[in-house]
Amino acid sequence: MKDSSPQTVYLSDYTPFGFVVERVELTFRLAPESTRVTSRIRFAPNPETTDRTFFLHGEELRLVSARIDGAEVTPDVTERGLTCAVPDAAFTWEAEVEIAPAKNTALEGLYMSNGMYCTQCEAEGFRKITYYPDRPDVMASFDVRIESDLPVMLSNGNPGAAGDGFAEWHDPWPKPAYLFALVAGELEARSDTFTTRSGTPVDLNLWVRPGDLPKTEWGLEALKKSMRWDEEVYGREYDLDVFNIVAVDDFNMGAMENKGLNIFNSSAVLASPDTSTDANFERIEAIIAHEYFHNWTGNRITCRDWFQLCLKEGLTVFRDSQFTADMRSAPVKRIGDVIDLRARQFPEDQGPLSHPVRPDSFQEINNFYTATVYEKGAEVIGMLKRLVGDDDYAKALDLYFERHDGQACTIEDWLTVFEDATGRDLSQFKRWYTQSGTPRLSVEERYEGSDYTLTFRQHTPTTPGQDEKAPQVLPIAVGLLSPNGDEVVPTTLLEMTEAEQSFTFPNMASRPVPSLLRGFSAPVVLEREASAEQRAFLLAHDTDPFCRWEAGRGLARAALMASVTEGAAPDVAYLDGLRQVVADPALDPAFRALMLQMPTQSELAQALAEAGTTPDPDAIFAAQEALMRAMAERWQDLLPDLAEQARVTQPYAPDAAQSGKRALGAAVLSLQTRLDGGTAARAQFDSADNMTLRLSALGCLVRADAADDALAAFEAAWSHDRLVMDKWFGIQIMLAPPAKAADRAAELTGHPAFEMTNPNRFRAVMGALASNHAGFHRADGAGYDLLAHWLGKLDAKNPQTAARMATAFQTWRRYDADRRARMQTALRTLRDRPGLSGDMSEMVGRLLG
Ligand code: 0A1
Ligand code: ZN
Repeated sequence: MKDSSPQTVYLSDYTPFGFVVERVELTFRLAPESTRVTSRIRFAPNPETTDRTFFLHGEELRLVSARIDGAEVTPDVTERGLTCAVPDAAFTWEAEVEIAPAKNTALEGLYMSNGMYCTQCEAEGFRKITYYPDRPDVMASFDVRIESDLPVMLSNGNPGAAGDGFAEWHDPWPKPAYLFALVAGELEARSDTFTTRSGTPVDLNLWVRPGDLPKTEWGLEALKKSMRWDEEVYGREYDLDVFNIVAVDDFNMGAMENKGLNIFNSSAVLASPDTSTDANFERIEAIIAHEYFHNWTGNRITCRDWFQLCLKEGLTVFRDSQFTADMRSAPVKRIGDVIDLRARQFPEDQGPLSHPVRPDSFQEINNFYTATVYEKGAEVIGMLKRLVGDDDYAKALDLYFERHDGQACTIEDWLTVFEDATGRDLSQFKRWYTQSGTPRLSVEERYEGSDYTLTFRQHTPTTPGQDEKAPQVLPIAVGLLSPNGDEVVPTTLLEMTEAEQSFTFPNMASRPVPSLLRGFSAPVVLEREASAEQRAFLLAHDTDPFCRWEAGRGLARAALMASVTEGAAPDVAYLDGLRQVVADPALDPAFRALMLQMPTQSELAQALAEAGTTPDPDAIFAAQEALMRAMAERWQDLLPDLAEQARVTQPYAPDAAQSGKRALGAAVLSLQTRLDGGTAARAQFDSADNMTLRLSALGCLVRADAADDALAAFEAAWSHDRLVMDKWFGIQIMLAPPAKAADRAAELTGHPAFEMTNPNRFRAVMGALASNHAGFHRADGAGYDLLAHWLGKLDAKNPQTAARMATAFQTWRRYDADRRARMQTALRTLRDRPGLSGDMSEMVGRLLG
C-alpha cells in the first residue's frame, strides 16, 4: 500500500518521458503466491526532450534481477519505482520481478478472482506488474508469453503460438501500459464471428466460468450491434483478428477497454431473464458498447496524461448514449441521462469535490473517475455537436481520427480539430473543460408590441480553488407555444456567450409560452420562476419530450417542497394534470413511467438547501410518501386500467417496448401497494417469471415493511447466484423504512454471504445504505458511523473502492448543525485511522475542506 502522504501532480508540470519504447516482451510464469514476470524492453532516446532521467514506475514488486544490454545492473529502488544509469543510445532493459496475485485485494495490477488470474491496469496498475514507464503517452507494441497449466490464457492482440502449458499473444497496435491485460483460468466461451464492412472476419469470444455460459447471449449480441453501429455512424472498423471479453466477479469498476481483451465486472456483462432486470440488460448493452467504442476513442487515440481523461471518457460516454438512443427510445434515454446527471454530477459539482472536466491537479488519479469527467464530459461534447451542427460534427470526428490515430492527445488537440474542421473559434467554449461548477441560468420574459424578448443571465457560484468565474458558451434550445398550445416557433438554438444576453422574437401575435432548454441543451441549473399554470400548460402541450417531462418534474418538486416547508396538502391540480399524461395510451409507456418517477429525496434536499431551507430528511421522506399515497388514492379508478396497459403478453424480451411497459407496471404497483399494503405485490412476486417483475414486487414489499417472507423465499431460491444475491442484499436496505435501514445494513454485514473484498457485495450493502436518503441521514448518526467504519475497514484492503464510496458524504454541508457535526466526526475518525491509504486520505481531506 502507498503511504498516506501522496504528492500533488499538476497538469502544468507535464514533460515527456526521456525515452521511447520500441518494443515490449513479457513472460509470465503464473503462480498464486509467486508469479514471475520477466520483461525485455527496447528503449531509445526520445528526440522530443533532452532529459534522460531513467525512472521506471514499480510498486509492490520484488526485483529479482535487472540487466542492460545483457549486463547485470543494480538500480536504485524505492517504494514507487527505480532509477538507473543508462547508455546514451538505444538499449535493451531486462528485468525479472516477483509478485503475489493471490494477496492482491486492491484489484489493481495482476490479481486473482475465484481462482482465475486477471488484471486491471488503468490508471496506474501496470506498475504493480513490472517496472515500466507507466504513463499513457508511452506507447509500444507488446509480445506476451504466459506459462501455466490453466486451459485458457489470454492477452491483448492476436493469438500466436500455443502449446502444453503456454500461450503467446502479439498486439501490433502500439498502446500505453494501462491497456495491457492478461487473463488465465478454467473458462469457457460463447463464440461468434463478425465480418467487418471491409470483409475481414473477427472471432468474438465471451469467456466466463462454466456455470455462467447461459448468461452470455445478450452480451455477445450487444457486441455485434456495437461493432456494426460504430461502422455505420462513425465509420470505425475493428482492427484485430479476435475480440475477447472476460467476465470477472471481483472488479472495482464496471469494465475495462484493454486492447482486444475487454475485462468486465460480471454484473456488467452477464444476463438472463431469470436473473437480470430490464435495467440490467440495458446497462449491459450500454457498457459493452462503451468499452467497444473505446477501441477508437481511447485506444487508437489515447490520452497524453491523466488530466486528459475526459478526452476518452467524455467522448466515449457521448458515443454510447447515441448508441442507446438509436437502439431504444431517444427521448427516454435523454431524460434518464438528465436524471442521472442531476443525481450524481450536480451534487459533485456543487460540493467540496467539485473539479473541472479536465482537472488541473490531483493526488490520486483513481479519485478522478467521476461523474464530472464522464457525464459532464459527455454533455460538453453534446453541446459542441449542437453548436457546430451534425454535419460539421461528423467532419470534425473524421479529421480527429485521421490526424491523431496512434497518438496520445490533449483537449487542446481535440478542440483544434473542431476549429480546423468548422472555422469556429472555441477559446471561450474551452472554459467548459477548465472551469468547475454548475452554471445557473435565470431568465426574464418581456412582450412589447409584437416583440417577445427573453433575457438570460448566467452565473457560476465559486467552487474549491476557483473564486472567479467567466461566462461560458451556452447553447439554449428554445421553442415557443401560442396560448392555444400550438407551437409557433419550433426549436431554435440560441447561443449565449455573455453574462447577460437578450434574444428577441419579432412578430408574435400573442404572448407565447416559452419552452426552454429543450432536450436539456446545456448542463445548467435553470432558475426559472415559472408559474404552476405555465408548467401545467407545458406538461399538457409541449412538443419537446424533455421539457414536457421537466414541467411535470418541476410541479412535483414544487408540491413536495411546499409540503415540507409549509405542511401543504398534496397538490391536487398537479395530480390531475399528471393524470392526463399518464393515462394517455398514445404515449410511450416508458415515458409515462418516467413521468411517474418522483424527484429523489436527495434532489429535494438540494433544492431546499438552495432555497435557503435546511433540509430535514425525515420531513422529505414523509412528504414524498404523502404525495404517493394521495396519488394512489386519487387515481384508484385508473390504476387497474394502467396495470392492464402495462401487461406484457409475449415471451420475455428485454427490448425497449417491453421494458417500458414493465417500468410503467412497476410504478403502478408501487402506488397500488400504498392502497393494499402489498397484496398485489405479493401476488406478482409469487407469479413472476422474470427478475424484473420479481424484483419490482419485492421492492414494493420492502417499502411497505411486509417483505420478511418474500425475502426469505428469494434468498432460498437464489443463494447460489452471486449477482442475484447482490440484489437481495441491496434492495432490503435501499428501500427499507428509514428507521430500519442502518440496522438492516449492520445486520447484513454479519450474513455469511457478506464478503467485504468483493466490490459488488460491499456496494450492495454500503452503497444501498448511502442511497436510502432518510435512512443514511438518521438523526442519531447510525448511518454515518456504520458507513465510515466499513469504509475504514475496506480501505485497508481496497483503497480505490473505499475512497469512491466516501463520496456519500459529499453533501454534508447541506444539513442541520447536528447532522453536520456527526458527519464531520465520522469523517475525522476515518481520516485519523492509522495506515489510511493515499486514495482515502485525499478524498476525506477534500470532503472536509
Ligand atoms: N476506463 C474504464 C473504466 C475504468 C476506470 C478506472 C479504473 O481504475 C481506476 C478502471 C476502469 C471505462 O471507462 O469503462
Ligand atoms: Zn470509458
